[in-house]
Amino acid sequence: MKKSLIIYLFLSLSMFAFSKKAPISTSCLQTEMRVNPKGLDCITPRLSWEISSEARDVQQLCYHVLVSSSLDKLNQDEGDLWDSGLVTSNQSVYIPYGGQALASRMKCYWKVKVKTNQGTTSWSEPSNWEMGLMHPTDWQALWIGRSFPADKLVGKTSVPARYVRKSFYLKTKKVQKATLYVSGLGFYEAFLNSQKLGDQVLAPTPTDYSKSVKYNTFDVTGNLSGDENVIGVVLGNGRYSTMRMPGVRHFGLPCLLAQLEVVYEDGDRDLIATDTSWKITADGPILANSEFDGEAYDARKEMPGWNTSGFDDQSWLQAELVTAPGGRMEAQLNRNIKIMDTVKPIALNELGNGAYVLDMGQNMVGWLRMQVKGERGDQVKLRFAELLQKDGTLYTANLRSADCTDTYIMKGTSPETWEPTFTYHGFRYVELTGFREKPSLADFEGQVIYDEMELTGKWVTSDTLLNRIYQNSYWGIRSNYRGMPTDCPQRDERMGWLGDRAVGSQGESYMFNNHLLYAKWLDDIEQAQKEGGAVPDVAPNYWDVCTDNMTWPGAYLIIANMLYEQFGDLAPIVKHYDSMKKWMYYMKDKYMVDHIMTKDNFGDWCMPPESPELIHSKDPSRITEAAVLGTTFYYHLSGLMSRFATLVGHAQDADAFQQEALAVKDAFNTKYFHADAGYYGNNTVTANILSLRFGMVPEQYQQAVFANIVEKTMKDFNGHVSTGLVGIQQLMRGLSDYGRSDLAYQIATNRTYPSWGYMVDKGATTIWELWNGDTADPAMNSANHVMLLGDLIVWNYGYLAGINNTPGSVGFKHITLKPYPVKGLGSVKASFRSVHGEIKSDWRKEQGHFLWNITVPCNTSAKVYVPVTDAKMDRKEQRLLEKEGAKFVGVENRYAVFDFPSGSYSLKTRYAE
Ligand code: RAM
Repeated sequence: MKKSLIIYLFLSLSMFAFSKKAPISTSCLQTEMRVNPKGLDCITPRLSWEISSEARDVQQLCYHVLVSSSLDKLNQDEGDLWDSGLVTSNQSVYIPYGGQALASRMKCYWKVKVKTNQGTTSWSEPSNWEMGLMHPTDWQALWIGRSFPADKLVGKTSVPARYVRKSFYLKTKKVQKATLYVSGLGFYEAFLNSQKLGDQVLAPTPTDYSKSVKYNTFDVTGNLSGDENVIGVVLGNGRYSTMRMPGVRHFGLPCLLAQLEVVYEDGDRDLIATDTSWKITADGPILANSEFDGEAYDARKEMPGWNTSGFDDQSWLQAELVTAPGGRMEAQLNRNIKIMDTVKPIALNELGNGAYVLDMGQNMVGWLRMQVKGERGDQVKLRFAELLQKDGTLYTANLRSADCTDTYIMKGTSPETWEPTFTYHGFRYVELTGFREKPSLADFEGQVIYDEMELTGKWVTSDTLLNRIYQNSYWGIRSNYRGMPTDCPQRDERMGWLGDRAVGSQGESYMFNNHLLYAKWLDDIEQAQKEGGAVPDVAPNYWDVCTDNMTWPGAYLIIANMLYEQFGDLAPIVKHYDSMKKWMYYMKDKYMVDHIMTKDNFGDWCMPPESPELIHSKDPSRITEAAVLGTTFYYHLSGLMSRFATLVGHAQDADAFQQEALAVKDAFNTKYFHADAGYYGNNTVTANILSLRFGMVPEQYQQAVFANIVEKTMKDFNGHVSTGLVGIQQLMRGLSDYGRSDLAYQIATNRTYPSWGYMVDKGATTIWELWNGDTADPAMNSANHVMLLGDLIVWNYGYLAGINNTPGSVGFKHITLKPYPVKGLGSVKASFRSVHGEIKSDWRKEQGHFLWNITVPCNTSAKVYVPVTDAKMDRKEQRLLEKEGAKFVGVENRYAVFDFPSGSYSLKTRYAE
């Protein structure tokens, strides 16, 4: 049979029917597309747009941006703030605003028009952004709060929620605009005339409040009344009043800063700002609230109408001025947490003694909304846990000291509906007690919460186990977004451990638009940096864990690089360059001995242990020496620093880091490389894979080192994962890069210990902290950690589906589509919404053919690696492709390589495994 390679043209008729859809959004320093923020406080917002068209080969040649002070002006094409003119450029993301200086509170309207090689678009739909309070002097509000006798400040914190209110009257003239700027620490929920503002929960985003405090901005023009108005705010403890364990940072009692600015149509203004005229009580229904221990709510203490007009607040106290948290007030750019999903329970089991256990069917993070019947004063208790014991009761040992319990006391208007406000739990099971009658499944709904971010990736294959692992990863990743990436959502920890998310953040970035969250986290890391340059292992530093480590803090640089590669955003590198450099020199000066970085702290964490009950392996042959981890990382990070230095224009630094890297490589090879046997250190897979992937292995030895990786994995680990947390971040890609995708696939689909499939078979619906999570000590055994994913998700998208930046390109401006069609896997269907638009790679093997649908977004192009059976490209097939606009580049291994312009294509090649 003749080999055929056919490209089907998608939607070819609309070749010149150029449809534009720009701009989607505006943005600012740490910004993304599709953003329309309120309250930007940076002086140079950046503008991005996405070009979409059904035509192929659409490339932007020029752009023209207009920014106006009013919509009317914009509609009349008057860019009174900025008229960029026609700019010759193919850049469509992060165009810095270049107009008149922007002042606090300004609202800016903008649109864009682009000239492409296929014609010029009309003006896009208008978009807008609003400047926030850019200067400290913009704030007239004062921090208020006060202490109450009910506050228990020792041992496990118990501080009741504060209810704060302010009644006010406006002038009797028409309001043009009213804006509320608010920050309530640890958490706030704000109301204006009883209407809740926004759909965020657990806001604002957590920070080191002594360094920065985030505020949120609401347009409340429509919420005002012509008569008495009332602002009501409930304050929870969050991470501000968290002195629940020794060593956990406590900032102070809940406090509030709020400023309502009213502009009348005649230009007159009014300001209602927090001060001692505001009233406060702690005698409301939320008796206690803690992220770790849960919430206690007494519905009998509800205060109907407290957040609206006509309420008698005489028994409330005057608010007091409190010490400000100390941090800089900053507009919050990363998204708040929201209820993003709901889960219906699947079973309710009776335990006897009036106790029931509800099974959500999924280990999830959030809380339970319930409907409950009973009588006034009935106390209903909900205890949350991830796992059950053999007898069907909750397994809580792995929660350590976290109580994870919500209590609801009924007011007597049965049935009553309730959900907590200032807590969340990581759970699959809920023990219910205090119910008068057996509740029904329909009375409960799980509320899934995490940072509001766009789901950008979809990935599904013909392999049900791989799909299940992907689903577990998806649940695990979103379970651990809490305004910071947390290690776990259930026990008394929930901290932003740096090492857990280094390469993981890249995998996550295919699934979620986590750009702003990670940009914010880099700020947290910088704020946690010590005077002398040390970067801690946890940020924000609610726990002060600073061990002068190399691997965990390395995430600072790795994630800055990730944001540049995946989102094309250079700003974090520019912003953090000095701090990153300072850290590198700090480590070098303190711990570098003869170009060997002698210091690392946690080792190759969570290496699969030799026996089921161990948390950490004690077998010396599994342990990678600290200096091997430290030095390979130092080398890798020096390379990144050299790249960053070039990018930010510090040529001398670039050179110095480069020189340093070379010296480190030489010293490392001299000290740790066993040339005769082709391995590093004590021949752990981690030592070898880090050296190989980071480019430290002399070329002539690369195959030998790789052979040792394979041999060790096969012999000592029987084709299973053979590294801990540090090594696994390189493992899957390393195996594929050297031609053993089959082994990577085997590791990915194993069902026996240690493997992700083992977790699945043991009933996991998320990813465990330990490979032996079912048998290990509960002292450190979360059932919802994502660090063991390593580079699996990067491999899923970047290798199996084959969606990557072409080396040298960032933000997927130039894409490489190169799938790895491993034997035994029938199909992969993936899509990823990059900053330039949606990229698709959807392949399947069918009757001796490789069928592949691809999409390359407008204003990008792709190098496409078409799998072919042998190392030859049929001339006829080549011509067919060229007819579609592809340019033949050559044949590489088992791929025919083509340059493709933007567009959607269907490819079909003869293919044999
Ligand atoms: C534990 C957690 C966390 C890890 C640290 C070192 O507390 O497992 O994920 O990064 O240890």
